[in-house]
Amino acid sequence: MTQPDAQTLQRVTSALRAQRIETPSWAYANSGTRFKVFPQEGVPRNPYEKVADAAVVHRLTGVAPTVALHIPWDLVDDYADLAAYAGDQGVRLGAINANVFQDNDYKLGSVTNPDPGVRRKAIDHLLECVDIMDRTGSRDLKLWFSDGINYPGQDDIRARQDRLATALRETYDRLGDDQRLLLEYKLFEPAFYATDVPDWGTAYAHCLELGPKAQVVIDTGHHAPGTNIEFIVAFLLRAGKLGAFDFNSRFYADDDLMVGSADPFQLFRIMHEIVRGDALAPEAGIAFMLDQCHNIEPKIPAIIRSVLNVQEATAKALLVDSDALAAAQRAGDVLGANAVLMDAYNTDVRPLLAELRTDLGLDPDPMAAYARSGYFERIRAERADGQQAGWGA
Ligand code: LRH
Ligand code: MN
Repeated sequence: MTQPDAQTLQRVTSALRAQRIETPSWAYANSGTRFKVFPQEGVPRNPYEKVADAAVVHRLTGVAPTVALHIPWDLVDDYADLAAYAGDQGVRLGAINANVFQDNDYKLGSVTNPDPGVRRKAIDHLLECVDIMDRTGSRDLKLWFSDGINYPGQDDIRARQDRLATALRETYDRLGDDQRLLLEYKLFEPAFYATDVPDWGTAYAHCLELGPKAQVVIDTGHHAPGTNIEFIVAFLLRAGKLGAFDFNSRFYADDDLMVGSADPFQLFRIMHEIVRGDALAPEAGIAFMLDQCHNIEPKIPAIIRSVLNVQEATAKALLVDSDALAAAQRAGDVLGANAVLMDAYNTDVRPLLAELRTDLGLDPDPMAAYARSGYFERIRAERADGQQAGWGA
């Protein structure tokens, strides 16, 4: 692999400088599995402390200036005040995640529930989340529905799609001009027979029906094993319907592990389609978000490591010699084309990223910088009392 020339390095570093990764408030709080949620020292006790931790990740990486909220996990009296506090910390409030999956009334579904009263309650929550966006200045309403059924015949699959479409339409029509609705799909869990938004095709069809302000979210942990996620990325990008990612990684199901930890090559292939689709820059409108749960590992370092993993996959994707690749593809040179991609993937981009951080006035090694910062020791002492925040499952 020839060393990238100066022009390539310039192109790659300026794209990496502009990269923006959104971190999730809930990843800083306690989370776990249905078997156990392990508390950790220093965990935030409220959304302000979650925002403060997200700000540390941005200060150390330089590329994580927004934090996604989850309602009601991040319920506060004054969202404008929380947004102002975030600003003081050097970050902004990002996507607003609705939650219609934890209320007892939603046992048989939220917006798809057979009971019109329950559907009304769920839609009202979605509309309340748009009200919150008006106060936080957030662009994106992110919708994931746990809705589904566990046994054949439990409910009418088609009727549930009608109910879903009705709820999405009412919510879509409430959006402001600069606001978007991001629809997330998931193959299964908590429903184990049929999920109402199980795959990208269903999400894509509903977003097409809704209009230009409706886009699809790809959560990298929400597919059947063996799914070619970069194909979905290429397809939705081509259709102009890819709105966001929930990045994480998994060995088996929705494991919500650190992105790039289970399959860094898959993350590279995904970012290759993003770069090939000219969709990396913030202006392209794709929200690159993390959606992870750090059940046993220290949370802030896990998020920093995840941001670095996305940067590394992105740097490798930006190093793909697209002219050589196109030439090999045109020539039907199967191995040659594959080799061009593998050359980029097998490039150690850590020195390039360390140099970029130094140029940005940051420590070249954010993980070491965090360990030396004393921030953990400070929050461990400050947050020793009070109720740690969690996902209330
Ligand atoms: C569902 C999901 C969704 C969030 C939740 C925390 O599995 O991916 O994006 O609301 O995790
Ligand atoms: Mn998700």
